[in-house]
Amino acid sequence: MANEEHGFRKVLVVSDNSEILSAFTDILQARPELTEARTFTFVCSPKNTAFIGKTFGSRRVEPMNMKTDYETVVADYDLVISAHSKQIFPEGLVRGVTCINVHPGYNPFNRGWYPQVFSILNGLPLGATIHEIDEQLDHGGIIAQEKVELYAWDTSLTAYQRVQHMEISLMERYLPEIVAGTYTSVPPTEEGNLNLKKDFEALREIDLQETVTFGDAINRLRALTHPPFSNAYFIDPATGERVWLTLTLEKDQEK
Ligand code: 0FX
Repeated sequence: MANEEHGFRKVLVVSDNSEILSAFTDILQARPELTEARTFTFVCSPKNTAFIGKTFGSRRVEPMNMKTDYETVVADYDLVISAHSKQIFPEGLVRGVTCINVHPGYNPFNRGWYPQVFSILNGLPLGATIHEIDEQLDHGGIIAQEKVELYAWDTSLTAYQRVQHMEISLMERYLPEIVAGTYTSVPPTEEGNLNLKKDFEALREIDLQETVTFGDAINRLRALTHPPFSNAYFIDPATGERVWLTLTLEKDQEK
């Protein structure tokens, strides 16, 4: 529960994303009033071996299993902020303590996995959202959100970079009222749509026999272009081996 004078006193930040985590610790560093009479603890997924014991700013990250340890979290913290945590929060956690999510998408459109990939494909709005967590993915009351543009020359990577800037900008603007417990939220206007990891996986293999328009083919390939990841491939009919594909796009520099 938020305390009237100081807001939330014990904040747990759960993250598996280094850019977002670094931005979070930078904000705390730049705004000492946020850490006055308030503790912030940083944890990551136990599977995230690259993060365990790593330091962001002066903050050390320890592993925490949100499924098995949720009762401890409910007892020890009064606010949990998921800043790209790969762990799904169990019902007991989201019901037991205020949980807020920083999400790289414009809820309720393309909720779930890699929103920019699906926005390139289906044209639904893209942006960043900070929202209350409920039992469904990227579904709770919206505290802050803003759209970002999607251009014809965007790949998943360039769109994602724009989204990430917006997430950081929203955190800078809204973290003070979130930790003070003075934020407001509005329910999403509709249920929207949800994409899971399996929906992304299903996009990766390009069927050489499939007939599509050039526009759709370009969109599919740019949606899967996100270096250094190898996402799109086709099977070489001669050898049966995978051949990896990325698309290079360049906007005309003359205008
Ligand atoms: O942390 P994050 O940016 O976000 C993902 C989900 O999209 C988000 O809805 C969820 N709340 C969060 C916990 O996890 O994901 P990431 O750092 O694993 O990947 C960043 C981008 O990199 C992703 O949007 C697309 C791209 N990517 C990533 C992987 C692992 C690929 O194109 N291929 C890949 O195999």
